[in-house]
Amino acid sequence: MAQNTFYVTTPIYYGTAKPHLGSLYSTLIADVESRWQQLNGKETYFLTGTDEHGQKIMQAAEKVGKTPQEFVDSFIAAYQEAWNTYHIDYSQFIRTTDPRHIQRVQALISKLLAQGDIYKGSYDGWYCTPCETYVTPGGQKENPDCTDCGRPTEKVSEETYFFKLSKYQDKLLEWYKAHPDFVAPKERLNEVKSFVESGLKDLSMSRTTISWGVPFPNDPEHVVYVWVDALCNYITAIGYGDDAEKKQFEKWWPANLQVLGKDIVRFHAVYWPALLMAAELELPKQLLVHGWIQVDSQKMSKSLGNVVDPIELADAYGAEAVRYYLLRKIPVNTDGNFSTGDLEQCITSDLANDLGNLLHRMVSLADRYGRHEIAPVEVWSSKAVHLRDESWNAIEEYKMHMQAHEFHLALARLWKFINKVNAYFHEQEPWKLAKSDPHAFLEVLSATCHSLRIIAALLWPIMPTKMEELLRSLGHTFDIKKESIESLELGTWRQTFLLKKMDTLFQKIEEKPVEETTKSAPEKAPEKKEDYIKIDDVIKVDLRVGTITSAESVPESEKLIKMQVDFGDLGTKQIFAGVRKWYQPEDLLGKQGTFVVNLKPRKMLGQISEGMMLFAEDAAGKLHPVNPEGLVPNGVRLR
Ligand code: ME8
Repeated sequence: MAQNTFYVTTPIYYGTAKPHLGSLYSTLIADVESRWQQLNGKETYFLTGTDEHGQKIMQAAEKVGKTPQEFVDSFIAAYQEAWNTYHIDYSQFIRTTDPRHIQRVQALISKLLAQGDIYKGSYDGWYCTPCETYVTPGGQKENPDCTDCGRPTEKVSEETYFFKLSKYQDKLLEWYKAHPDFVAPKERLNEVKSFVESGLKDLSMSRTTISWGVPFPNDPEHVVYVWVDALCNYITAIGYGDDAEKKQFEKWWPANLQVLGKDIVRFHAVYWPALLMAAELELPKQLLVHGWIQVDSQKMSKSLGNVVDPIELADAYGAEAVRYYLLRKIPVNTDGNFSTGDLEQCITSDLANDLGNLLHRMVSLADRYGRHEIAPVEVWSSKAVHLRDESWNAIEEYKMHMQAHEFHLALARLWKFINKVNAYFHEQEPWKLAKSDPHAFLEVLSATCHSLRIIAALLWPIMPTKMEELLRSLGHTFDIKKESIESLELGTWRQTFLLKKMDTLFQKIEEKPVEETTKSAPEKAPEKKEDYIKIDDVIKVDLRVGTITSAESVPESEKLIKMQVDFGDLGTKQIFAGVRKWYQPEDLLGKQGTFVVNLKPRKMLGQISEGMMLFAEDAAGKLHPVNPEGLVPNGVRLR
């Protein structure tokens, strides 16, 4: 296989339900890996799809009075819609009910039958339908619970074909030894090794008591065990078993990376390589195993009503913000926790404040002084050279973490650089330089543009459309065929930028209308709407009258006015209000107003706001301060 290709797969999802946060997570990781490799100049093939056979699907279909085919067909659109919403750029969506897949699975089984790797016998034991797995009883219990999910199993006694898995025990152990990176993270490989060392039994690979599956070659009373059928998708999708697609198969196999959750490691790291060894095919280069996501520290489950619907989440917060959050906050190698509070905080602080605001401040400032074309600087000052060196360090370290699938560390490293760019911009005070030193002013704009260009390219695998938007705002059309990490590494900051003002890149959550944020808590069961609040709820809000003793506009923002407000005995508080559209600072100076003073202080453009001024909106949308009719002492509490 050529060095310059990269084949990545996701698990294929059971066609029994709509996609949820867990399926999104596996798919997102594969998408980011594929895009990252494209940025490294590789041609990629990205496979995802659905697992549509087996007892579980047959039973679920029966329950709702549908045929299994009708039943699985009803979910496909939901998967495809979810992946489109999240900008998942897959090359193929395979369905195991596709006749081409069925024929190719049969071709593989026929080969194994012919060479004696499969034999007929009978299976007498226990089966877990939710996991679609055979369970070996442990302990004293007559009817064992599933060793994977803990649910009850059912007795199965049937004639079956066995795959000679035991024959591959030593070969597997040798393989693990020779390829310590076969499974990432490494701890997962140790679990696999001990499982294999404890002794492998031959694998029952056909069922006669169910009919919904791939018919066994020459013995249609049997259907292929659903896990064997499903695992084969990784090779059938790219043409295994079809002479007409031999070249395509040779181009892509072996896969470079197979992404999966920790619950299905045994199938991928033991059964799958053994089947491939028997088929005389190469093994995938690496399996990337991710942890389990909980919601508000609880297992996601229908009965708890906390299953997160990816589409609702994208509607509420934006798909690319969710992509960023999942990769930034949940390390791939451990279990992680999802909470809307964390997500909101992450969007406001990382995306809106640190990144979006940097772009917005720079472009608005340039626009205010009529600067749209930003040419590179001939000789950079030492501060800009320092920032450029920092950008190169950031690229190197980001790259290292991405290659090791440490997305959370890659992003944390990049944010360190983003903060450096913010600090540089702030310290240079370009709003002053614009008048006093136009050359230095242009240097700050250019250095910031070059930094943002690097940041956007590095973040493209994580937030592709948002970063394309950011780059458009710098006058750069992103074309992955022309981009590369290499050119960023060698970049000498010689670009000209053509700035365009655009809509806010990421909206802060607190700026959203109240109904929107309430709607955007999809993991919670809808709360019953109460018409009344209690007196205690009113008392909780500390409303005070204060006089605005100082007011100034905030240069980095078009909306905000910064005020010092005198609350008498309570002292003076600094409060920001986003009302520049209607008022100049001097309009507010000396006025009294009503303020919430026990609101948690929050950072706005790096400064603390210690309260909130109340306004009422008129029919034309203008905001008016809410004032007592007569003059009252400062600090008076509203009752
Ligand atoms: O297992 N957190 O399909 P599946 C993280 N059809 N990942 C989660 C998760 C969670 N809460 N819930 C599920 C199957 N996943 C088989 C695969 S492949 C040949 C056949 C992940 O729909 C899970 O870990 O039950 C797995 O990687 C994937 O979703 C598919 O789960």
